[in-house]
Amino acid sequence: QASPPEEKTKTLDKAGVLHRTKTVDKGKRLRKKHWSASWTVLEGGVLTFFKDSKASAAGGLRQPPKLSTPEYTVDLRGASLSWAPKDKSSRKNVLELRSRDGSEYLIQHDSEAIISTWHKAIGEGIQELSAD
Ligand code: I3S
Repeated sequence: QASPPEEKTKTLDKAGVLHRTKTVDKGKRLRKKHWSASWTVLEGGVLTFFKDSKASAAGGLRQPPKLSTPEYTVDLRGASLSWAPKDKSSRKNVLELRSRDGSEYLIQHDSEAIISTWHKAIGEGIQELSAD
């Protein structure tokens, strides 16, 4: 049973604190990685990374996301997600997200269980959009 479009786009799929860094901006490889722990929201086929803040890193699920400003917004339509190859980072549990506009992000969490739920949720978000 299909849900109405407005309902579909407003469903909060997942939220939490992740480590992330942007590595490519619209095809241009960035010279330095800047990892930050930040509030991340997956909603309506869009992944939003909020600005880094000590509060967002420490606050976990209790951090009200409206208090921080979005830093990167990634449209999952046409995006692809995979486990990052070892040469992209020495960290464990790293996902690589490539957006349709040619930007790339690394997403990481020390907990394999937590990163796996994000892998699944983002992967499903991409799948749902490709089915439209
Ligand atoms: O790909 P790189 O250059 O090894 O990435 C590391 C750097 O971004 C590093 O910053 P400094 O150059 O300021 O030290 C970060 O601290 C590291 O975390 C980066 O490597 P990992 O393997 O953690 O992604």
